[in-house]
Amino acid sequence: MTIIKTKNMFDLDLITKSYQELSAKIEKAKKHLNRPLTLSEKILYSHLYEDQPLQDFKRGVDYVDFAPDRVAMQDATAQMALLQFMNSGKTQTAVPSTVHCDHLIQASKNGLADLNDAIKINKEVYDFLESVSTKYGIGFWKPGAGIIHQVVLENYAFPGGMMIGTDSHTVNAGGLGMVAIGVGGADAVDVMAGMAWELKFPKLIGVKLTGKLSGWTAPKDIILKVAGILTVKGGTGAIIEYFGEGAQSISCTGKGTICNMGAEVGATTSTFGYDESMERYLRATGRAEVAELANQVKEHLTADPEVYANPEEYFDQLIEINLDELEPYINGPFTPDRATPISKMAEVAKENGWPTKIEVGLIGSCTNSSYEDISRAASLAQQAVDKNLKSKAEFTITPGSELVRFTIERDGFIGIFNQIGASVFANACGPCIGQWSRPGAEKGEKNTIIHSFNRNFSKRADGNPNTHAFVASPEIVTAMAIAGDLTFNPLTDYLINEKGEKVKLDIPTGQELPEKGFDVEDAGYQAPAENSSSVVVKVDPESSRLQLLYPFAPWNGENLLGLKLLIKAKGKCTTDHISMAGPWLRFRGHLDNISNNMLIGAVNSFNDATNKVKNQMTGEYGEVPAVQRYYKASGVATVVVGDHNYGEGSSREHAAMEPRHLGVKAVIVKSFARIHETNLKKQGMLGLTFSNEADYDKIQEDDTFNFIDLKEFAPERQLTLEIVHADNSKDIIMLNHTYNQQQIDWFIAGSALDLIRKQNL
Ligand code: MIC
Ligand code: SF4
Repeated sequence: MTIIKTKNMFDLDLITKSYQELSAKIEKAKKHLNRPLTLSEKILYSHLYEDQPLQDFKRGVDYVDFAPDRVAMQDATAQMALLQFMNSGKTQTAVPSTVHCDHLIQASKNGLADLNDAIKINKEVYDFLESVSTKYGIGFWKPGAGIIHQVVLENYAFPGGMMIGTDSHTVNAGGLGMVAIGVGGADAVDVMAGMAWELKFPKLIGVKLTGKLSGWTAPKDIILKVAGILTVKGGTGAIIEYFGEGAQSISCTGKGTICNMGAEVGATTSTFGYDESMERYLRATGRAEVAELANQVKEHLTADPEVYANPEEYFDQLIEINLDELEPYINGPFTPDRATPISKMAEVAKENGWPTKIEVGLIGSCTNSSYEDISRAASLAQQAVDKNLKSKAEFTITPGSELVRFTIERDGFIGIFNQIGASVFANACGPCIGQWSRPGAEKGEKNTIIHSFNRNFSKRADGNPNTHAFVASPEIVTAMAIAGDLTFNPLTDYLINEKGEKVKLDIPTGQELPEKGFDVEDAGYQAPAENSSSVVVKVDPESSRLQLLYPFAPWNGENLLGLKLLIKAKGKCTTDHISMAGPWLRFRGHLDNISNNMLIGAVNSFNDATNKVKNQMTGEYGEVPAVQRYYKASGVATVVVGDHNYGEGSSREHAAMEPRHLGVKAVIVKSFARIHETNLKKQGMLGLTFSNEADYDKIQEDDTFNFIDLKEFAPERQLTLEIVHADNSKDIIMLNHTYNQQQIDWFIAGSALDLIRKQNL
């Protein structure tokens, strides 16, 4: 194996120390709990914050203070996180932290051209992130280095570690045996400021994998199947721990894929016990020392044997999947939990009237761009060339990192993809987050695409609400793109080649890791300067992209009365609906400008339209942000009402800060997604749930709301809401909340950061 040229070795001291202390910490917890521990518990209990007393925490109930080992931020969320951190009064981050420039590069022509365009267009933002990183001692990964989660897996993740990241797919690092959790920027600020990071102690879901993957089935199919079982909210508040002989047979990067998409079932995170696949991956990515250290404490990096022998006694829920019987899945459209086994796809597509012609197949993203993924997809592209098949659909690749891109180019895979007419985009999020200049998307035509990303919410990839996006493994995406047909089943069906012959695709083949080792010329890392406190971070007051933050007003201590309904959102309302990405990503550092996208994707339950709500003061209909700005200018506060799993998807705190900035006071829903609920609390909003779900139906378009006992806001005490309808009739309903005293203090202070600021004055 060749030696990687410019590969940095990070955190060795931190990992050494952490492993030295591990045994004592785990023994102590075990003694206290007096029972064997799952892996998730070992990691959680060994990362308690110094002031947090050890106790047998009640899962799903107790709030616990943790001390994560590191923080990762990507450019689209780092701007807000760092604007807040700059207000915390600290001079350096308390734990090692990194910034990754990956979300702001638009896929248009090809990798290099797009990267150069992005460097010009986003100069102001990149310069800001770079100077803040330098000033506070944060590692900086330049545009083109790769997608945050892939770069973290290659460089920072380590078995038994705990990290947080300002992106919901931070959970990807579970592939290397971590507890890695996606959070909003305000949470990252707490950890970077050396404070405790609070999380409700998660429930535990065990997934026992028996058998072994084979043939066309890939790790992705495991999580596509799990998503079908758990649905987009079934993992809420839980860590999913995978184990069993099947788990050991999956590559480390395959485990990463599975953990990555745990975000799509709402799970706090997912993880796997340390095994040989992880050891191989650590060694291949230049971290043999970490592998050796991990080998010495192996037994602490997985659950106790009693747990996996009798999982039903230790997990709150248990799922069993036999990999010998698992079929490839295709999930979608519009939601990642709509799971259809490939053998049923033709039938289901016809029944639902989904367009069956596939226009584009896209592989890569943070979810599926490992060497293994790309080599298996390339084996199919090679077959297409050998068997005289042309790819019927367009085909694109977004590599996850420069390390992978450089290596797959060296090994000839990019050349093979080029032979089937593929476009290779920059090492970045690209089409996965609407950074895709797809010709014709603006026409809004009904069409189908298939990709190996993780999310497929409406409008996400190309802004077209009629694009039916399906999610599958890279190998299935490649085969389907070659066939250009959603009803094609590569396991059983034949294709007609250019010569009119009937041909069949063979089972894909690939390598878990490159035989010749990974290689890279410039991985794209920039270390923080040694003496950097004198660096001045400049923000142009005229900028349309960056805006310094001001403190939110504290609560005046009075009950909130006379609030108007802004919108009653119906059905799915993800963070993509609340604060769309794509073209709006450019305003992620400018709170006032990005607020112009607030809730523009949410469906108004009174007219089934998006971005059209009634202004109760004028009686006219207008766009959501405009109507809200009208209320704000008139000094009238408002309420947003929503359905189940409100705020699912991303960690973007803009979805909470925008309503806060524009004067929405409360969000009342049937249920919340975890990160969004926390983000609302952190920003000083009221995030509440209907005590009786059916009360959602009582809300009418012209309603006015009175919080009549807010003065008694206290943990575990319901709030009473008086709803005054247009005819002056009233309903009184009860609202639940999950605020503890500290979170109520955030509300009182105006936001969590306002409280820190006050305490530091
Ligand atoms: C996403 O996949 O939706 C994103 C873009 O990576 C987000 C973060 C963001 O909104 O910046 C996420 O998943 O948290
Ligand atoms: Fe980027 Fe997509 Fe991964 Fe989010 S899910 S980090 S947008 S590649």
